[in-house]
Amino acid sequence: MSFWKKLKSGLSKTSQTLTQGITSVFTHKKLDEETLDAFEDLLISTDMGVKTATELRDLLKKQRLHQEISEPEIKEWLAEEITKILEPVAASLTIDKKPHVVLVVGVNGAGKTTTIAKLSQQWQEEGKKVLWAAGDTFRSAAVEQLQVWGDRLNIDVCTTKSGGDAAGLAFDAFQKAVQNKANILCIDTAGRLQNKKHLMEELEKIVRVLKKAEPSAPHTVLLVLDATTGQNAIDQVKIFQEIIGINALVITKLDGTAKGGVVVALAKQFSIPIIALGVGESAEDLKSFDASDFSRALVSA
Ligand SMILES: Nc1nc2c(ncn2[C@@H]2O[C@H](COP(=O)(O)OP(=O)(O)O)[C@@H](O)[C@H]2O)c(=O)[nH]1
Ligand SMILES: [Mg+2]
Repeated sequence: MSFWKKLKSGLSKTSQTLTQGITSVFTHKKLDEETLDAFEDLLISTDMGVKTATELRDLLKKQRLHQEISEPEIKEWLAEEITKILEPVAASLTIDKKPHVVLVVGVNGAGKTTTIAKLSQQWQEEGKKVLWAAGDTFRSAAVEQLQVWGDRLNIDVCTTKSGGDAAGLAFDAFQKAVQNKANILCIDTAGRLQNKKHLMEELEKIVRVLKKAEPSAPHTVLLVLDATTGQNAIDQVKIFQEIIGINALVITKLDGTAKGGVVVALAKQFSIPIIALGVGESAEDLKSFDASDFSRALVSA
């Protein structure tokens, strides 16, 4: 399936909600307040956030009140406005250090481990050498899961004993990455958000210890978010920002939700680069984030 088709089918739950909504909202011949209100509600229902929805409503009102507006026109307009919101955060990850350390954080089940595998496969295809550290040491299944992917992709996985010290592991993995001349070291972490203090201590310790090996590390702190959690993803960004500071986002499971508008809400609220989107479970289902492609797929414009 082509890149575009996969993105479109991945976002289909959200785009169906949006396009069916547009059909049922824009029934009056000319744009009036009632239609604008319903339009705002529709945008909110896809988790674009109240701020985005209100701003788009006000903008449409200013530009088109009492005028005729067709369905293709409104879709085109919406796609363009969403593109403008997304453009500042649509970015790819720049790998400029060797080894470049990517610390991957996020709550359990968000898609950290699969995202590491998917990103690493792409890096390998670009000829980069990758090493992993299985820093989610509390769940033995998590370590095994990484090892299964590692065997499949022929990537070495640094591990420690169950419940072992993730910071020590990260330190050792960094040394190994230097020795093996790896381009990228990806560190998986535990995501036990229910114990915020523990999580904070653990992540802080990983960063502190990594800095002993290389003061500029970690170069990327990547937060993985599950789109199906909708507005909850916004809270997760705030929490992880506070705990550790984030400079990249990946949003997964866009294929399983009508809440894909959360990508727009995240772009609007935080200026954190979104480096990729997950639209399925297999390795080719991680897509680079292009503002215009995403908006057009979302709105079916
Ligand atoms: N449908 C879908 N499933 C995903 C996506 N990303 C991850 N998953 C699934 O979500 C589940 C949790 O992912 P995992 O990487 O183990 O999460 P972690 O706990 O954060 O490491 C797994 O079953 C993955 O296959 C995605 O983009 N789409
Ligand atoms: Mg995991």
